[in-house]
Amino acid sequence: MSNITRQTSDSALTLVGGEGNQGSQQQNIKPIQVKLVLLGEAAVGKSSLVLRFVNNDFQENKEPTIGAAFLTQKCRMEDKVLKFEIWDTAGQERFHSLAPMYYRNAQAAVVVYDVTKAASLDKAKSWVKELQRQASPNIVIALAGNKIDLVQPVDEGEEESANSGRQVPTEEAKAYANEFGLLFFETSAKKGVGVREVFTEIAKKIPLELMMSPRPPRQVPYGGQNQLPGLPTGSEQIAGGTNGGCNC
Ligand SMILES: Nc1nc2c(ncn2[C@@H]2O[C@H](COP(=O)(O)OP(=O)(O)O)[C@@H](O)[C@H]2O)c(=O)[nH]1
Ligand SMILES: [Mg+2]
Repeated sequence: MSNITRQTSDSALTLVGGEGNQGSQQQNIKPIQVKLVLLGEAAVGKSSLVLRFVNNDFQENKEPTIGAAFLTQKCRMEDKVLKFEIWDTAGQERFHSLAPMYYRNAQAAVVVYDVTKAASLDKAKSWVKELQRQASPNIVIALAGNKIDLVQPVDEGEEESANSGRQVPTEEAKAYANEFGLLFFETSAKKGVGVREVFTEIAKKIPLELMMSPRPPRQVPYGGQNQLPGLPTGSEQIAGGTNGGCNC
């Protein structure tokens, strides 16, 4: 999977593969770097969403993220090449104070909750509040209700049954997202549902033209590349540094 260009029929976003694309036109276009941060309660599926997006993979018992993980994914959208620089944060409260370092200067954030856990939407709302107060004013925020594979589908107009497994009704989360100007998705990292759409819609909403002008070199927080607070250098939580997880 890693060497091929993947594309869905309804999506304008194409993941740029690795060796398979060597020498292609895509390799010659300077990518627009998009810093994206994932936030949300622990175990809602942040890392799984990234793994699905970057590697089209899923792990049933994924180990919790410590501190943060960094992955990149190059994508092509129309005549542009984007490079998502993805900071996948740990959801545990003890890492909360590190979060500003990851959302600072981010062009996009994906705030994740678990549709089977009502409390995780409350936590998502508090992240949205923090982002809207403290992150870049133009940050594009997407709200993603993950794990929809765990809930029984309900036909339109039908009442949600108590044993459907769902604790957050779609309409409730959608109404909240509309009110606060967020993109809204329901996803399953496990089944690969809705994941590409999250990144596609974010890419469409970001003012890419404005970002094509040269920018100063990126500052690496806390010492050298790959070194994150709370983590030993080269920890396996960091998926390959600046090229980590990227299929390019
Ligand atoms: N059924 C189901 N399980 C999921 C999904 N996404 C993640 N998980 C599981 O939920 C647990 C926590 O996932 P993880 O990605 O580590 O969550 P994080 O702490 O938010 O990064 C793991 O056991 C995953 O396998 C999903 O879409 N559906
Ligand atoms: Mg994680």
